[in-house]
Amino acid sequence: MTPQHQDSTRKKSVLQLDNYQPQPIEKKWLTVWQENNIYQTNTETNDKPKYYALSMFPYPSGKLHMGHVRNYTLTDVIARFKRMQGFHVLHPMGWDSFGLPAENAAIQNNIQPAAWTDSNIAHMKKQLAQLGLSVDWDREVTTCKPDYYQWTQWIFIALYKKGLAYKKEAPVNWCKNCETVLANEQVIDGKCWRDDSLVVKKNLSQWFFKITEYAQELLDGLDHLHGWPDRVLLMQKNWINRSIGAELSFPVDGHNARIEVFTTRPDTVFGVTYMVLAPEHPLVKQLVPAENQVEVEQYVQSASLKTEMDRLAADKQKSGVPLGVFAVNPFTHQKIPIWIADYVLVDYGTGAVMAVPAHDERDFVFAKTYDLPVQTVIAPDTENNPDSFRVENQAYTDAGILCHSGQFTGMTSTDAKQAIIAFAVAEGFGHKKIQYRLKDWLISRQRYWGTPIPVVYCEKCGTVPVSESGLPVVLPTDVDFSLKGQSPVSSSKTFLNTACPTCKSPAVRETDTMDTFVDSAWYYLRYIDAQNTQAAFTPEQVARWMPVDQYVGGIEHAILHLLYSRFIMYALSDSLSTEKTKLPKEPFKNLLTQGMVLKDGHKMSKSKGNIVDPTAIFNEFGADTARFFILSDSPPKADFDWKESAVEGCYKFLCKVWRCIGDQLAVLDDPLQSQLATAAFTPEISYSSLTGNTRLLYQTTHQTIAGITTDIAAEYQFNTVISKLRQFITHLSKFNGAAEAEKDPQCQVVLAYAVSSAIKLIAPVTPFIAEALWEKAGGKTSVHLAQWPVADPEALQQDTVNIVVQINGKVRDQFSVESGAEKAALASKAQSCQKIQPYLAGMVVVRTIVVPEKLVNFVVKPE
Ligand code: ANZ
Ligand code: ZN
Repeated sequence: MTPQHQDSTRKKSVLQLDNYQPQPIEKKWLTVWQENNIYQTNTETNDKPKYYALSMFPYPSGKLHMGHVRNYTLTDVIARFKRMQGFHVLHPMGWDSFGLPAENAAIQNNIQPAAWTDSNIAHMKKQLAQLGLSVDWDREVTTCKPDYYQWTQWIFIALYKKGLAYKKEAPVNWCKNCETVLANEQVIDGKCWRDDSLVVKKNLSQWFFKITEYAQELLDGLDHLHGWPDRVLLMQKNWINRSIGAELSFPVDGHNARIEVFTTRPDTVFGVTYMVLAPEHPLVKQLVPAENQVEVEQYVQSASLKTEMDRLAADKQKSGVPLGVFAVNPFTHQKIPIWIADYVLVDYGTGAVMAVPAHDERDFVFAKTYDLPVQTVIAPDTENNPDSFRVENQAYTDAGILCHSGQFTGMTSTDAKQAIIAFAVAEGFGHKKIQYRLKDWLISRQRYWGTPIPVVYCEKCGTVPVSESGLPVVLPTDVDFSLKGQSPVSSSKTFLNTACPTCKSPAVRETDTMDTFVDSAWYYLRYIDAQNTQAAFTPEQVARWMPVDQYVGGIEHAILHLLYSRFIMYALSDSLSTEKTKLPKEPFKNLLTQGMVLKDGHKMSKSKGNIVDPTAIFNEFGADTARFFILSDSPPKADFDWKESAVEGCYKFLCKVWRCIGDQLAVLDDPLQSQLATAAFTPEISYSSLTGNTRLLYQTTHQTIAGITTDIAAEYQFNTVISKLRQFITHLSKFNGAAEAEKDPQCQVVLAYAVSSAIKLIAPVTPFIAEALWEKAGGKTSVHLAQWPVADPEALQQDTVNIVVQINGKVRDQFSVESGAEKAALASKAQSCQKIQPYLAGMVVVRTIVVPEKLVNFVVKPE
């Protein structure tokens, strides 16, 4: 169904007089659009090519901010443009609605998180509607509703069955203030991302997703994401961080134990002068002799209070204690001391290192602190006599030539790496190893407001996933939200006890909830089939609609959200694809990360008191002005500075659009008036027969169409779209239709086409005013369902004009040049004309008069 415009009884005089009034216009069209469902997408059947436009969905904090306005306007313009271009567009919206703020509000205001969230959503939904988004609200997803999280739980179980979800005891980042576990990604510079308080380590049994199983695939996949910004690709790559090296095994002297180390520099193995175990390494307890126990335990305790950042920093003081036990270097058979030190992390590599102070900075600092030997084994390849090279004040960390390295002496680092690994393999104490910094994804949260992890613990069967018929595992409401240190869910009297899905014996439920990043790692799939009550989605529909053609959102999600979404899509694609139905692996084909919205050079924030409330702008100037402004002066990637005066400027421009289109409609004859606002109005016009200003208008119309079309399609250069719109409207408003009609009989048709195109061209950016003008122009169906205009290639060719060159007013020569050439260019071209040289000889030019498109006149006198 398309909207029926009220029968317009247009009177020319009325058109000219009535002013642009955004409020009634926007109110009216919101209702009409909604009543007629013009943005609804039927995903089942359609012959048109699909286009999936997606914005990162908001957290329902309660109020729309300018960052949202920018994000959603960008996606909306793309969606509207593609729709008019004939694509079958899917443009959904929803709510990332689990998370901590609702829980804190519950504690503070004694209100259920669900109620708090619902009222926020209701308010924000109204604000979003006001913004004029062409969203299909029938597909709205809300991650905290059982009809959504039931399927999040289903995905958990699917991963569990594939061995991709598991539980292990692990040291976790613990924020004392939030009393919650933080993912590594939520620890920024050793501090909690939420409240900046110091993060410490604590051991807890936790659920993980095995994202590391996909490390290589996720890395390789980046090579094919040509539609992603380079910096995002680089951030993903660095996060996964692949290192190639070796795992070597060092026997412990006098014990039946071996220390496994991961090293990227096997070529330095002859320079190992001590070993280091992470304080949390399991061998520590096993090896420590009684007399060292107290000191070692104290050290382990103190290390647990430090942040990872502090432990790793190269410039920080290094600390450690000797274990009192020795290892044997299998290459040199030397006995070397074993230390524990907190600059070695337990959860990277093997949690142990072979220390080479001569060639590793941290080992060097440590060796100097504790007076441990430094043995040089690599010399720069510029060194004449490698054997005499000595590391003294600083580690030499580059590759080079091996020295003091037994049979490997004289080799290059590159060759030695191979040879040393081969030797270790032959002798049975090592092998080549590829290591990723990426760690498994810790998804357990000891919080209330999240998706319950669908697992029960049975006395007989152990850990059992809830069966599909047992979903959703509904979040209880009889809980004490202020319970800290463990999940508030465990305080529920109704939730905990259940029957084992397998043997029906008494069992207890898992009380941890999932990281909200799990909810947002698959929502784009649910939109495709949002009403499905039988499954999370149908694979056929997903195969048809995925990948998302354009994803738009903040750069702050450049690592985690995107990586997690990619992992989930890879895993689902692997488990659900069949011969017939192949699901893509990459979820997002093109990615646009928009910059921030600033105010007077600062990030908008409560503490700065410089927040501009979108609703205030809607109420004062209308949503069209807000949309137009937010796209206007910087490309989407760049930060955008909000200037009050510039908002007004945009409003004035829309007033001009209103007046201009109204005036020109009044000039048009009746039959044309009633035709121009039809979906595919393209009158027969022969460009070559046009003359004068009418020709120029036709040309400008088509140049604008071509320019805006490429600006949107190729680069999302919305700021240049805006400037082209401004130029075009200015041109159109100066066009004197009545006068021109007498000169060129085709003027009326050309003008009608220009007006029709102008309305369509502004439609994606300012949908309300476009729709209102379209109705005034006689449109019977929505302009947003009309066809995007196509440029006439003939009119895009630059016209050439003939320029006459005069000396003191007398024509002496002429030349032809592209129409529109600048004055200075014309003057210099004229000056170099052959035939006028004799007239310039011995003369001085006292004045140069340039009439663009016509002539250059040099006023000269004798020297
Ligand atoms: C000996 C060596 C000699 C190393 C040398 C470096 C230079 P990337 O590249 O980031 O993967 N390492 C290994 N496990 C560690 C842990 N759990 N905590 C702290 N450091 C650890 O880093 C690999 C290098 O970091 C390894 O190579 C190891 O030191 C150290 F001239 O081994 B190397
Ligand atoms: Zn059981």
